[in-house]
Amino acid sequence: MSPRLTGDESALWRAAIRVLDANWTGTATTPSPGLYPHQWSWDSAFTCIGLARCRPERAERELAALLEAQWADGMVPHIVFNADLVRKGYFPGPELWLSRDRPQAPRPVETSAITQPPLHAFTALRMHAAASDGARSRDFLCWAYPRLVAQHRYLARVRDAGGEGLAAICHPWESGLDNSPTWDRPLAAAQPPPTAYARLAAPRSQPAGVDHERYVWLVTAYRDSGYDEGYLRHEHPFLVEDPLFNTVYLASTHALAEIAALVGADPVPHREDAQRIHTALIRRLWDDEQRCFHPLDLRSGRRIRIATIASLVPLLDPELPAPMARRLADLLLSARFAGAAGYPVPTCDLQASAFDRAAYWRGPTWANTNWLLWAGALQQGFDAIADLLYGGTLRLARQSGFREFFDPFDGSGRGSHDYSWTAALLLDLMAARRMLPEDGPGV
Ligand code: 9WN
Repeated sequence: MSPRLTGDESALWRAAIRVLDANWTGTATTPSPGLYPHQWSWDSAFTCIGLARCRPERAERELAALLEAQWADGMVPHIVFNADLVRKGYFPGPELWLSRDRPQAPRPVETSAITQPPLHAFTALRMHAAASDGARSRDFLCWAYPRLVAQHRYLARVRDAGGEGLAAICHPWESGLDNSPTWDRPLAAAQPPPTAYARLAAPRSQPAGVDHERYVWLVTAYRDSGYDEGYLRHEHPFLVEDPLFNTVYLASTHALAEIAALVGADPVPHREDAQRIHTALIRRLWDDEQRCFHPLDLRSGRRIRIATIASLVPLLDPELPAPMARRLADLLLSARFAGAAGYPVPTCDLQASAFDRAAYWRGPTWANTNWLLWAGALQQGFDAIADLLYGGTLRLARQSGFREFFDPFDGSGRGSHDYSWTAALLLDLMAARRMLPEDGPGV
C-alpha cells in the first residue's frame, strides 16, 4: 500500500494547490501576482512539474502558452507579457524589449528577447510520466516535440559560441540566478558608457543599483543591434557558459530523445547531441583544482571561481563520472553548503566573502535549486542526500509557507509570498513519494 499524507501534509498539499489556483491567469501561472505578474519561462517549467500532479490539463495549457510565444528562430523567451496588465506592472516591461518591432518575434503577444534555462523538454517528459490519460498526453507531446526541437536547435546554432556544444548565456537573467556572485566579475567588466541608461523606475529593492542598471544596459545594447546573432556571438560584452544552464540543457536533450521515441521520431540525433553536451560540460566547466563545476567567461577566457549552487547542479547529468559525483556530494554536504546551514542548500558557498544570507541568489535557499539537486541526487543514487533535500524543503514550506526564498540558517521566509514554483515543487516532491491525499490529487 502506498504511504498516505498525514493531516499536516494534506494541509500542505491543499495549500499548495490553492496557491497555484490563485496564481492562474487563464493561460499560465504567474510566479507571484504582485511581484512577477507575467509568464516566466523556467518558472512555468517548474510549475508545470507540480501542476502535472494535480491539474494536468492546465500544465499542458501553460507549457503551450509559453511555446506559442516562441520566436521564429526557436528562441523561447524568458518572459511572455500579459497584455491585460497595466503597462507599469513590472519593470522592465515590453517597452524595454520592443519585441513588437522584430519580425522574428511572435504576434500578437509581446515578450522579452532573451531566454532562461531550457527545462521544458525535461518538464514535458515528466508531465507525460505523471499523466493518467496516456493518449491525450502523447498528443500533447506530438504537438510540443517540434517546438522543443526548434528551441534546442536555436541554442546549438546561435549560442554555441565556444564551438564545443555548450550554450552560452548573454545576460544574468538568462541564468535564472540573476544576482549570483558568479556574475559580479563579468558584469563589472561590461562597462556601459556613462550616459547609457537613465533609470526609469526602481520598483523594488533586489537586485538594485548599479547591477540593475547594467542588466538594463545589456538589454539595450543587444536590442540596438536588432537582436542580431552575429553581434551576440562576437561583440556583446556578456557571454558565459554556465553549468546550471548547460546541465538543464543536457537533461532536456536526454528527454528529447525519449520524447522522440514516444512520438515516432528519431531519437538518435538527440542522443548524439546529449553526448556532445556532456563531453563539453566536463571538458570546459569541470574545475579539477576546485573539485566542482565553474562557469567559463567567454569574453575574458577565464573560469569564474566561486562555488555556488550552480557548481553542484551537474549531479543531474546521468553520465557524470562517479568520482566527480562523489566530489560534488562531498562539497554539498560540507560546511560550505548543507553542512553548516540549518535549512539547506544555500545558493552560495557560506565561506565565500560574497555570501549574504538575505540577498536573493547570493545565499538564501530556494525550492527550485533544492529540487534540481534532489533530482540530481536521485539520478546518482545518493538516496540519503535526496532525503535530506526532500525533508529540508518540506520543512521550509511548513515553517514559512510558499515563500520566494528562505534564510539558510533559520528558515525564515523572504521575498514574495505564495510563490508558484515553491508550491508546485512541493507537490511534486510529495507525489514522487506517492504521498497523495485520500480524496484524490486534485483536491
Ligand atoms: C528577471 C520570476 C523570475 C525568476 C528568476 C528570478 C527573478 C526576474 C527579476 O524572477 O528574475 O527575470 O525581476 O528579478 O531571479 O529566476 O525566473 O520568478
